[in-house]
Amino acid sequence: MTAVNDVTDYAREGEIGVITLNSPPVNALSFGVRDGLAGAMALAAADEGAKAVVLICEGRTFIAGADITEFGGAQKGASLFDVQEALEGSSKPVIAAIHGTALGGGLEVALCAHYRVAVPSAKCGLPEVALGLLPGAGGTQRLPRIVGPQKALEMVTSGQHVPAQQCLEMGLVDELVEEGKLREGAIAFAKKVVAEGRPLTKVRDSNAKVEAARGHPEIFADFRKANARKFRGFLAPEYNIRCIEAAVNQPFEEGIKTERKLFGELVTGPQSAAQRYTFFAERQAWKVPDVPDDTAVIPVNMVGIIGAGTMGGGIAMNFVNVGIPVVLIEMKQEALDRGIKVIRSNYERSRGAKPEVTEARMALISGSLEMEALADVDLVIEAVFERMDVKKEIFTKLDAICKPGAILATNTSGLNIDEIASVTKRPEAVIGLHFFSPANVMKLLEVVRADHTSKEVINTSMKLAKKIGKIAALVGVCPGFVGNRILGARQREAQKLVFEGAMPWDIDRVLYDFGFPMGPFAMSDLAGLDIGWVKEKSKGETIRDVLCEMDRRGQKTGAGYYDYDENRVAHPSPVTEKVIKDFVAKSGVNARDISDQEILERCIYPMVNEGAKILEEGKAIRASDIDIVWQNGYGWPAYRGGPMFYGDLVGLDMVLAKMKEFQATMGDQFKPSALLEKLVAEGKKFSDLK
Ligand code: 3H9
Repeated sequence: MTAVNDVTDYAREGEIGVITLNSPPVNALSFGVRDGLAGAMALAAADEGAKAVVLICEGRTFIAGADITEFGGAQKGASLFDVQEALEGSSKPVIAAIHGTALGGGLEVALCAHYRVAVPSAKCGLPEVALGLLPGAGGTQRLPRIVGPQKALEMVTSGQHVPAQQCLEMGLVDELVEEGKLREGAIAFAKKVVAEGRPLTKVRDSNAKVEAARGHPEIFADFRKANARKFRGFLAPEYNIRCIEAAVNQPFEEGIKTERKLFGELVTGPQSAAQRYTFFAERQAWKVPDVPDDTAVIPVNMVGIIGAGTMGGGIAMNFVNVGIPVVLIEMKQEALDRGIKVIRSNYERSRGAKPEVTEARMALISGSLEMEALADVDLVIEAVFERMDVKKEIFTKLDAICKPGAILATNTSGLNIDEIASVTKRPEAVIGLHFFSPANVMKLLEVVRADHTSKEVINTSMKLAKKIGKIAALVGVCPGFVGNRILGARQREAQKLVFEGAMPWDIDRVLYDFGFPMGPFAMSDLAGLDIGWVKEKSKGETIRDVLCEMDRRGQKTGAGYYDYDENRVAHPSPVTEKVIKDFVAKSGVNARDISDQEILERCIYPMVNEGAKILEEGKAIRASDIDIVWQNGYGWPAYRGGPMFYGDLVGLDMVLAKMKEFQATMGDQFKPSALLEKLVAEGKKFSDLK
């Protein structure tokens, strides 16, 4: 065996040369890997005894893509294109042996081999779109030549990881070999190629599928139309589509040029910067500096949930989905039955629902009207309405009933968890698990650390969050925690803007165009304006009061801030406009024209400032955790990174200057955070904070 460099070996087994990459964690195509591959291919070419070459990886996976950390830096070592040419142009057949995931640049390397074999558990994909990119190493030109333009469009715009069996059926992989025996299987395949004198197949030369699509622009027009909603605001899906179009309409070499040009535009643009940042931010969020990964984990084999309403039921589904039984507690049989029925119907209505799976999941759910049924559970999540006295009563009971070591969690969206914990004799067991509605769908989980929460309880909660498929961020106790606290800053401004002359639909439009799925007023209409509104107590003191009193309580009544037609399409409402104008006139404010720019700055910069306060107070570990919360729980567009990333992008000096300007004219609710002031004074960004 010859060590080519510290991540690459070349060895020979009989007549087969074997190149092995070993660059943990995911064999990404760093300059070391590229250099190693180039060197190993040169050795293989010079090795007269080698009749074919197998490329295989050590560790958990085949090459999982380009090294994302290298983007934006200076190019070092062999270029990926040189490596690909060495593989594709080799006079000896090259066989890529795939396990784990062949993703992005990894699959693009494999597509330059003459054959590909994989174990059944392997997956292949071109997920660059999730990083705001397109496959920039020939993937958009080679993939459609194997799988056809339609399938290629789906793969590059979704980034899906396709299982090996499907890859085999699509021709992306030539043979599946026995699980756990990739090396032997790949060598045996290589020997067969040599023995049978199989050709040096180059994907770039198979033109039949792309040529068949030439003259059919409707393939692309239909695809764009069908996905317009999903792709809104994102550049990368459109750029990926253009590359597949180029594969169909241009010769290979020209197509490659188009791909490189468009890749270059994306990789240097702000959207990809935001999405690459998000990739690492999501992985960072799991790490809690003072809770090392090897901190003890409390086994959670049974969960109790108090409250079988929408929230409790949704939370329950998360656990039964991964095989953990749940006991639901309600006060009345009727409410319990209703809650369980809703869970069943959620399962039955879900896409591809199989009756046997629904039954298996429902069998894991039991219900009780007695809190005593929680005596043996490992984790309790309280999901009742937001009243401190009720929560305290529940936690007092839990303290008496639950076994020692059980985790006592509250799903409160903003109440003081220290106060809740104070009624127990085990505050170390108390934590916040703030799910977002609908809890079986929304990705985000705010894990809220109270003053006395133990490290074991935190570690268990984070691990459990991962197990149930959530993206978690650890936050501290403060009103609204991270997500709702920042939302509060935006809502305040949205409401105030209406009093100054902006209409709800102006504000919604600006935020929708920014990339949010909907603005605050459309959201209010969807949720119902009457949440927390009490008819008997309503005195027409706010615009919402007046609208509710007019029975304009949102979409469900056919009118709210907006009017709705029979298809539930929203239209600006002259009635709402009059209500607002009357209100403003009464308050003596001189309504004025407010520009879209001002709406945006008034809504977004206070969010950045609030995030800075949260960091200053230590209620979030890092700025990127705040961004993770906002992307996954509040619809912040992925291509804008998050409020903190956005603040860095527009410049903290600009945010500070605007906050000061607003403070001077509108008061201290715009007072800049001390951290913001400090960062600007030091010429730093949130991303510089360690
Ligand atoms: C590309 O290929 C462009 C090309 O077209 C070429 C253009 C010229 N680079 O996710 P995990 C790190 S773009 C650098 O927790 P898992 C990751 O940060 C790329 N680092 O593991 C983490 O580090 P840490 C296209 C990477 O088992 C550690 O590895 N490819 C890269 O849950 C473990 O990661 C992709 O987009 C990378 N490419 O999942 C694939 N990948 O331990 C991106 C991972 O310090 N990767 N790291 O936190 C993935 O989807 C998942 O990592 C994978 C493993 C499925 C492979």
